[in-house]
Amino acid sequence: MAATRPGSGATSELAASVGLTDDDLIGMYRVIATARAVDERMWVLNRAGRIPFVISGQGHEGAQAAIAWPLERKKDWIAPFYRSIATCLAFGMQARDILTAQYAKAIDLSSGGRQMPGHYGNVANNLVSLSSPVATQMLHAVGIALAAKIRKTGQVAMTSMGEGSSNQGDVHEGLNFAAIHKLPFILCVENNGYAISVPVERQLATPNVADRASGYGIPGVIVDGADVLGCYTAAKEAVDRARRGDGPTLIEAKVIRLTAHSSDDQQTKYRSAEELAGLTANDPLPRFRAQLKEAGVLTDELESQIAAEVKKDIDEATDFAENAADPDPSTAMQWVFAEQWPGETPPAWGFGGSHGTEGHEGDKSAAEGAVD
Ligand SMILES: Cc1ncc(C[n+]2csc(CCOP(=O)(O)OP(=O)(O)O)c2C)c(N)n1
Ligand SMILES: [Mg+2]
Repeated sequence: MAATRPGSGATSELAASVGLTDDDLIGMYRVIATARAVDERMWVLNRAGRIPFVISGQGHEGAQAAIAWPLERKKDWIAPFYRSIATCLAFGMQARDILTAQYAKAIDLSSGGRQMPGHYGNVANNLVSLSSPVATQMLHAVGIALAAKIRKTGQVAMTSMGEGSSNQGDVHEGLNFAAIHKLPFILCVENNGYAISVPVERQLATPNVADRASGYGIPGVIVDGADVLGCYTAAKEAVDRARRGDGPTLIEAKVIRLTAHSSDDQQTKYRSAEELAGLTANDPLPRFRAQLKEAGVLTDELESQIAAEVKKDIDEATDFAENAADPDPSTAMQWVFAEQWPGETPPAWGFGGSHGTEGHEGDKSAAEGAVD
């Protein structure tokens, strides 16, 4: 079967079956492949002592790219979580942005090197900076959805988290509120079967997180996280429903966690060799690749071309991040507290940086006095 060329605007039967073009399918594939490659690079850099900590999205990428796809970049909002590499790439971040954050460089978009690695955020791409306490992003995203409804902007807000995090009280409060007020909101639970070492049976008394949706009077949809187009279809329906004003949807994507919880975890302590070996059958990357080849959307030649481009991108991003400047230590306290508010007294340690105490000479003695 002849493959369609990128940029041709062609629509294969497979793409048409979900209302997309071949460029969309290749675009999704590229995001998934890039997310996997940058993730694998992070582990190498961690084990080589170059970056301190990795929390991985491997196994989640298919669901993440597909579920972010129907949301509109720079219009809608996503409050991601620490495994959301593919979500963030699908929403406009680049491999370079992921790696500069891992290296905690001054240019890091997420926080200028201040947050833990994996704490994605990028205001230019409507990605909300995340907090370490799990599920706090729920209230941020519901709040954004409320603002969108009040302002009648037509925006949709989505947040994602793991199944363990979905047991936090914030999730109940957020879903209940969003359902009552029919907010344009989507909760995506990426259920990988573990909360660190705790298996799902010890986290939930029901088989599915999505079963809870009926308690809020909203749709609860379960999707196979390795079925990229199934995830896309569920997300498209949820986005359409939200934009129509019909309220929120809970999507539960059954995904796999291909790595340990983080670079500080040893998963062989609680997962058997058989379990780990069996995971590859549900790996979204080879499954989507095979599906695209079968449909004639991807040829061997195009696959090699994309692989070479992704490798070049990751190599350049690594070199860029290695060579980028560290944050100036004198700026460590910048953006922690509100700065340069008229009449504000700086904390005892100053505001930090060039636009800290210098701009507030008059306040300096007051700050010193505060130490006493
Ligand atoms: C409120 C809170 N409790 C505990 C933790 C420690 N912690 C970090 S990740 C994690 C597991 C979360 O599991 P899950 O939501 O299933 O996400 P996964 O890591 O499996 O993707 C825990 C307990 C935390 N960060 N915040
Ligand atoms: Mg989990």
